[in-house]
Amino acid sequence: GMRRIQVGVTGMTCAACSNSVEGALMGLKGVAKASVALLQNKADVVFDPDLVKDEDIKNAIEDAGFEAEILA
Ligand code: 9UX
Repeated sequence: GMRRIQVGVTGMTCAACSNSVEGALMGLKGVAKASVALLQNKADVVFDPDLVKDEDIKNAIEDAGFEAEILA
């Protein structure tokens, strides 16, 4: 089955920032949906846990230049 997590993302200051986080997440094989809420500093991510781990999600956000924390 799919896994859904919420990730706290800090450092985003404009819509281009949140778009780049979404793009980074959607670029991971196994991520089905990535929705980033700029004003809430959060990302909602749905993915196949056989292909992507929580840590990969966190790392992709950090590689894009932001801080990430898995919330739930
Ligand atoms: Mo515009 Mo968001 O430079 O960092 S992409 S503020």
